[in-house]
Amino acid sequence: MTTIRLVQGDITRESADAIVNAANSSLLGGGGVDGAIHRRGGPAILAECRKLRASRYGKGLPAGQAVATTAGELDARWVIHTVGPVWSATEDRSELLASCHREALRVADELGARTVAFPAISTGVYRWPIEDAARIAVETVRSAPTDVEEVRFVLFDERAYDAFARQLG
Ligand code: AR6
Repeated sequence: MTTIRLVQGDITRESADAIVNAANSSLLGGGGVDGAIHRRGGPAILAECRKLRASRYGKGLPAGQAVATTAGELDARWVIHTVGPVWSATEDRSELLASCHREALRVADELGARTVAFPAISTGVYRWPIEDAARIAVETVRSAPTDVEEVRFVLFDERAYDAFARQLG
């Protein structure tokens, strides 16, 4: 049984076995939570991302998939990078957003991670409406077959925190 917890704050300040990054397909960094993770985690994370680009993910990490690296200087053992879908008003990409959560948990299981911190994937630069993203994130984690004991959603602002809190009921 996975316990879901909510925290408001900066995910790079969290202590967990694994911290999930809302990356882009290049895996080479960006803004938002991605930028913050690379800044605080230091160059070891980017070095491993480059190796992934030179091997398994020559064309980048597709949306909906997940891959782990070291967490560098973060208070975690791993960063699990996943690429959320960009919000579209004309195409339903919900399954990709659900897949990010499922795949991140599958990778966490492979690693033996028991506590995993997630940001609100796709809700920043990728513009996914927070209420809908919170619903998909919570429903997917609730129904995922995983040995992860604690999923902690770390929400940057009060609006995101409240949206997730409404889903938890
Ligand atoms: N801790 C927790 N949440 C954060 C933090 C933080 N330090 N910083 C931002 N957020 P975003 P996306 C929240 O844009 O929408 C990057 O450039 C933020 O308020 O980080 O999946 C990547 O390289 C929002 O609720 O990710 C990609 O190009 C949530 O994290 C692209 O952005 C996600 O916002 C991915 O876009």
